[in-house]
Amino acid sequence: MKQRKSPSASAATQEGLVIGSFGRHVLVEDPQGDTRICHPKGKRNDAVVGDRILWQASEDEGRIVGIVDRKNLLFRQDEMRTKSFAANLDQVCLFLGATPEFSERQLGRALIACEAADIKPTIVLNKADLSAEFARNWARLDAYRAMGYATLALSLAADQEQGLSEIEALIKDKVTLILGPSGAGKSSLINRLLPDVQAHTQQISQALNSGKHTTTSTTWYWLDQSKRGAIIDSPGFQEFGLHHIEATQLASLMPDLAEHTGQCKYYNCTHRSEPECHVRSAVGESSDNHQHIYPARYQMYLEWFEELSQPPRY
Ligand SMILES: Nc1nc2c(ncn2[C@@H]2O[C@H](COP(=O)(O)OP(=O)(O)OP(=O)(O)O)[C@@H](O)[C@H]2O)c(=O)[nH]1
Ligand SMILES: [Mg+2]
Ligand SMILES: [Zn+2]
Repeated sequence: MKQRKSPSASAATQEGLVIGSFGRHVLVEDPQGDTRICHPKGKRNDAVVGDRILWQASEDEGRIVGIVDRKNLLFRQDEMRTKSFAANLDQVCLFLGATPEFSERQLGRALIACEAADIKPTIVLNKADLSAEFARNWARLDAYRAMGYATLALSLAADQEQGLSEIEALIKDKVTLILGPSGAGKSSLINRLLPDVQAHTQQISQALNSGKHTTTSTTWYWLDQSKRGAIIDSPGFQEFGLHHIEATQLASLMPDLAEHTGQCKYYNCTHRSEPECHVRSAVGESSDNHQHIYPARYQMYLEWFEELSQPPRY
């Protein structure tokens, strides 16, 4: 019998890193640094930026045949769908701007998602050059500093730059996701740190978005040739669903509440109406008590507890 050639070597399974995500397909970088578009085998694409995947070449594109086990995965769960941000992160920069006014609910929810995924967040407040708006919003972060989160002041305004060396030290040799609402300056930071990628970013957003520069897809950028560190740009979020979290888990994911949960009378206290609840007794404005819980934060806890206790509507 005539020997048939086995399927060509190009069908061999190779490893690659997902550096871009566009709906159903992803952009993958192979160990040689070449990139190609890869598609999922089935209808759904589960691979996200930061994933190491196994793929097989099919013509000049590729088919995803597996995802290597992840160290972590940051995602939000809205009522109808899961939205993954990125995988295998070392840290998250929660990026806010002095304008537009940031929502504390959004910030609080994003922090909970980071805690649930066990990823360290740093809160960055950008646009320090807008001094009045900045001062007011910097003060809004007092509560978050008190509960142990690091905050960093930044300005990317050409004539008033501030905080860039701190950011550079923070992200050096790490994989960092830049996450935050639209207009905070996430892409501006990337363009400032990596001037070479600027044209690329604008090209993509112009093609997809008729000239607007709002980011529509998540993209991985190596910080330098050594390829030890990377910074990931992501589209601004509006909703931040926490449906993947149990109501009874919430307090442990909010550091200001978690501080007190161990001292409640009942081990399964939900901190809403039980007697001798240490969380409720810590709620107050008093500034001499460093361990107090801001009333607004406790109010958010009650709202979120209620929301996550509802049976799913789908
Ligand atoms: N005054 C001031 N404006 C800034 C600063 N950084 C960014 N901006 C401006 O803020 C606007 C939004 O910046 P982007 O970088 O597109 O914001 P983004 O967070 O990437 O927004 P999305 O892609 O929509 O999520 C732009 O007009 C920037 O020029 C800053 O430090 N100071
Ligand atoms: Mg952007
Ligand atoms: Zn309690």
